Amino acid sequence: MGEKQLVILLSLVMFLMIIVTSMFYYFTNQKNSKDAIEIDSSVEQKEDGHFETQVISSNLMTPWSIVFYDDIPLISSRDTGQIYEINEDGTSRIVGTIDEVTHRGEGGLLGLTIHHTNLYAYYTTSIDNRVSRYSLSGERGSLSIRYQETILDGLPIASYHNGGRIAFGPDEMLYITVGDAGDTMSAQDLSVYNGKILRMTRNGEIPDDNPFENSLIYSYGHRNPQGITWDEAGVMYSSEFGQNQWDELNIIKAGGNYGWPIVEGMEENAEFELPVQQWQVSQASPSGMTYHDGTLFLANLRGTSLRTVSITDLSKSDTYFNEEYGRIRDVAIAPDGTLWFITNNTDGRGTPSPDDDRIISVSLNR
Ligand SMILES: [Ca+2]
Repeated sequence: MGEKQLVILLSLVMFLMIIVTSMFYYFTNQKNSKDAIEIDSSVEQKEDGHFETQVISSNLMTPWSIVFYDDIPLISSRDTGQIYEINEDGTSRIVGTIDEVTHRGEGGLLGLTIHHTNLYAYYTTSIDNRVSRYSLSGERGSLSIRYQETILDGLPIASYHNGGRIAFGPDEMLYITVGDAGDTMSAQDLSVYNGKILRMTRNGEIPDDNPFENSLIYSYGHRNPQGITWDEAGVMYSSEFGQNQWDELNIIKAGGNYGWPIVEGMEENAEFELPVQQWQVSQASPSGMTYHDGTLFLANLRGTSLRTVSITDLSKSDTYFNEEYGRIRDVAIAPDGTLWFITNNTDGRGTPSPDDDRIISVSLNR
C-alpha cells in the first residue's frame, strides 16, 4: 500500500468515526430531550421498591382527607376548617371555610366525600360532630362551595376518637365512621352512635334495609373506625385504631358487632366479628383507606408507611415508604389511576419537615 492510499484509508476511517460519533450523540440527546418532556425537573422523582413517586404539593396545614371532584383534588384542613383545591402547579386555593369547625385534640374538619355535584363534610363543632352537605360550583381555579343542609348532628365529641371518615358505598348510601369518643362501653349500646359505622341516604334518612329498625347503625362495637372502602364484589372494609395493642382491618357486615371494648384485635370470641388482620399500634395506626385493582391501600400514621393488603390473602400485608414521608393520613386513587396520599406531620404528633405537609403521588404501573 502506497503512502497516498494509506492517507485515503485513514481519512475514510476518521470520516466514518465522526459519522458514528455524531449519530450516537444525536440519538442520545433525542432520548434525553424526550425524558425532559416527560419528567418535570421541578418535581421530585424517585424509586422506592416498585413505586415511582412525585411530590404534588407542599406546605399544607393539617390535611386530613383527600377526594377528587372530577379531576380536581380537594383537601380538608383539620385545624383551620378550610377546604382547598390543589392547582395543577401544586399550589392550593381555598374553596371554602366551614366556620363552625372547632379544632380540639383530634377533632376539626375531618372527612370529605363527593356525590355528583355535592360535597359532604364530617366536622367537629363546639357541641358535636356533624355531617353537612354543600353544593359545588365553578371550575378548576374558581371552585366554590355553598352550604345546603346539615344531614346529621349530635354525634359524640371528645378530644380523641372522633371517627370522621365518610364515603358513599356501591349501594349509593352514605357510610360514616363514628368513634367511641372515649366512652368505651357505649360502643356496645345500640341507643347511641358512639363506636359505630352508620348508613344513611344522601339526605340523612334511615334506609329501609338497615339492620336495626329505625336506626342509622350499620355495625357496632368499634373503638375508632377510620377508613372505609369497597371492592368490586361490594365487600366493605374498614380500618380501626386499637387501644394499646392491635389495630384492625375488618370486613364490615350489616348488624355486625366488632367487639370493642370487650375484645381488641383477633381475640377468639364467638360473640364478635374478628378482624381479618391486625397490626401493632406502633406499626400502623391506619386512617384513610382505598381500594384499587385487587389491593387495599392503608395510610399509616404511627407506622409512617403506606400498607397494601391483597384481597386474595387478607392475612398478609406489605409496607412501603417506611419513615420516608412521616405520618400518612389519607390515600385516594386519582382519576388518572395514580395513587395519592397525604402526609400528616403538622397534626401535633409528628415532626414536620420544612415542606410538610405534602401530597405525594405514586405510579402504580409496576
Ligand atoms: Ca374489633
